[in-house]
Amino acid sequence: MFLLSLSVLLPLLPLTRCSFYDNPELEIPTESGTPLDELKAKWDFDWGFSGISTFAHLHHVKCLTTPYEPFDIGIIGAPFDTAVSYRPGARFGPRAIRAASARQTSFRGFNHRAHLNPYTSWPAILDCGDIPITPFDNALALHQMSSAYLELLSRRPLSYSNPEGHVHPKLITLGGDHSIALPALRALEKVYGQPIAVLHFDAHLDTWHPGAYPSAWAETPTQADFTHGTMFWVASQEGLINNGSSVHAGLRTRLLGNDFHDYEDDEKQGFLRIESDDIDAVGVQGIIDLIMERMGTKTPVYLSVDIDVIDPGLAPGTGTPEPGGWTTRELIQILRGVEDLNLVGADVVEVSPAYESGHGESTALAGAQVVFEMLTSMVK
Ligand SMILES: [Mn+2]
Repeated sequence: MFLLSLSVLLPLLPLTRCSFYDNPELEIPTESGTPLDELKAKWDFDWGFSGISTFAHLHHVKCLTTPYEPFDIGIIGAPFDTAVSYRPGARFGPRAIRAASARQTSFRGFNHRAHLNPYTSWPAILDCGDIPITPFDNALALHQMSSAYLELLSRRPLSYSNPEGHVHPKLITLGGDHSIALPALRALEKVYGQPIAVLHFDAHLDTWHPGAYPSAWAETPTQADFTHGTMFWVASQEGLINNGSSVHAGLRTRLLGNDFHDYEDDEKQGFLRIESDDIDAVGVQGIIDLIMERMGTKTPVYLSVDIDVIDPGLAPGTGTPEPGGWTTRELIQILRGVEDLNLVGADVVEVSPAYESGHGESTALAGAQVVFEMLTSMVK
């Protein structure tokens, strides 16, 4: 009886709803199985501030364990910082750079300086996650990183040979302290079968002899030779670096002792040195010209950006800050200016968020922008 009266009364209830505050989701679909494209059209989107933190909201797979998911360019974290000489903390660099990349999205990723959107162009770009690196044993850490790079670089990229010459996937590493460049160079030299030219943005040389730190123990063979200030020296010893085509840019470090010994040692390793101060004499274009004259457009180049190349006033969150650096804008312009280099790999290192001033993420934002410019150049 009650049911009957309800069914009689229902049609009499007011059915028109026009309030702004109505809840359309109350109209639950009668059956499940909404077509996938409809779901994607509705929900496959993230605001800068929503979503799980991957670089630029890219699709994330742990590439090291998913060989069946080929890619063209991989962003990979190397959260390692037990080879630093001053402030530790760059193990948190990858997560800081990913968080700071949140306003980079495929729908608003057009790089106006380069006239293209790397996120909607030809390559499959993945956030490959992090290499799990031990913080307890640097010899093991180096072995783990070298193995990880070799594993990923040995794979066939998704767009193999299209464009021509694209026969290896490309990695952009989020450091980590600068020592992570050594395992990257080891893998690149092996995969490309030749020494790799290094374009090295940094306040420091990083070609230092391991004995540079005064120590009574320096003569003892030790894994302590591997640091964030010696990795290019080790790489040179191993024959990984193209001696004669490499460049330091943005230098302003103090040197050891009382003379230019560090520079002489650096010269033997075949680097051209561009000082931070040089930009006032030759300008941004002058710096670009020096790099391009030295490296050309054919030589395989590893681009390594130590974020401390930027002045610590603009990028304080780093391991070994040095006053008198370039501005973020100058660095971006220089990176755009050298976009014709033949990049085979890249890194952004020494972002150490604990030393950011306040919560503005300025260093990590610079790091994320540098990755954006690297991606753009690789796509172009
Ligand atoms: Mn460095």
